[in-house]
Amino acid sequence: MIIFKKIPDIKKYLSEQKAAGANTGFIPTMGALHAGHLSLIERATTDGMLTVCSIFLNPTQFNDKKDFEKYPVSTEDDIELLLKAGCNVLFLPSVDEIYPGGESTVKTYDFGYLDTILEGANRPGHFKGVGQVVARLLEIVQPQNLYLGQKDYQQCMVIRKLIGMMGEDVQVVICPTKREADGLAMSSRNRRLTEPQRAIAAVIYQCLVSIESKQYTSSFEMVRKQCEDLLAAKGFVPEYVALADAKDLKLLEEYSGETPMVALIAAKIGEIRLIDNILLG
Ligand code: PAJ
Repeated sequence: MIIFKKIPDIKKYLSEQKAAGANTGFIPTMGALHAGHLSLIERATTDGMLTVCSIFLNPTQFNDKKDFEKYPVSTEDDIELLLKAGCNVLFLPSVDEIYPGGESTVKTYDFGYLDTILEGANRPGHFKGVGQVVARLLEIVQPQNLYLGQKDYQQCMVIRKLIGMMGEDVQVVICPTKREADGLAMSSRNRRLTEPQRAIAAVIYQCLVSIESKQYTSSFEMVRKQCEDLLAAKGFVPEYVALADAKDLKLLEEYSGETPMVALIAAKIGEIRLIDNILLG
């Protein structure tokens, strides 16, 4: 694995590889890597890509300063994991490398409706920051394929829209959410859970499964209430328990037989905010 910290160096290397016929598969991350991240590398490898992973803890997408300050950093371990996973290239830029003129000088994009609901509504400025950094990284790496996790469903839709607005020709590959044995979606933030918090954190996934399994027998309004009560009983503060059209995230008040749906939950335990979702089959 070759590690690059400077933009001209990685650009030069990738353009040589492209000239030699390589297809680049890009996996952007913020580090504190886990098996969910590695599954994206594995998928890109299976697809025959030259795998390029980035680790960049992007300050502009954190609306909560404390969340940024406490975000786990484990770069040495991350490098070990990437080596074992057979990743070809790691891009490890500094904040100055990504935002040389300061954060406010980087172009931003307007995601319209997508930025007004769920994560957009609860984390003002978050998707603006995601758009800034992903646009910047895409310009640098210029991949054929971009690998994203379904875990961040709304982010996948935002990035798809971004690629459209940028007029880039990048194929987005969305990979399934990797879970712990009890169903908890893997997340870098899980490292911050205390033992008692970790022991009950799978309740989010249990709620999602109940939303799915009750779709033909209950009203969503009732199931949402049951989920909110269960989350609260376990010590979570639910931010949203939502049902939406899977293709455009239009929020649904009731189950719909006509359209593929996605159920999404965000909830906080202590300072830690977790999100998860499930496609209703
Ligand atoms: P990060 O949270 O590090 O996630 C990097 C990628 O890994 C994202 O595409 C995310 O959806 C995926 N991922 C996270 N947990 C996963 C899981 N349990 N199973 C499968 N995939 C998972 O998302 C970001 O970073 C940032 O917003 C980023 C896109 C890098 C921009 O800064």
